Amino acid sequence: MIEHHDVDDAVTRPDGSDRSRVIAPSADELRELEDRFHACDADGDERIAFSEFERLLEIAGVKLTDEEERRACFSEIDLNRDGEIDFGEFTDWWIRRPS
Ligand SMILES: [Ca+2]
Ligand SMILES: [Ca+2]
Repeated sequence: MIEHHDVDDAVTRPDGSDRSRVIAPSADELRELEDRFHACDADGDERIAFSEFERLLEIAGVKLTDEEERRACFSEIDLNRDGEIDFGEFTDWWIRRPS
């Protein structure tokens, strides 16, 4: 008996598309984040140094009065530990931070 299978055996599986939920900001959000980032980046070197970090916390509405707390928060954001916060680190933190 010959059976006709019209059903696709080869189900196309998108390659690893569903591995994890990546939180990506929308284009609008990204523009807003850019504005915020640049508002903090006083010297315009595309990085937030610790001296500029206070402004960032202000904008984020985070109140850390203690210098030690600020340093801890800063190093938490500074994922690659180069002593400055770049835009990627900033967006990553901004998205994850509790609002
Ligand atoms: Ca800077
Ligand atoms: Ca960094």
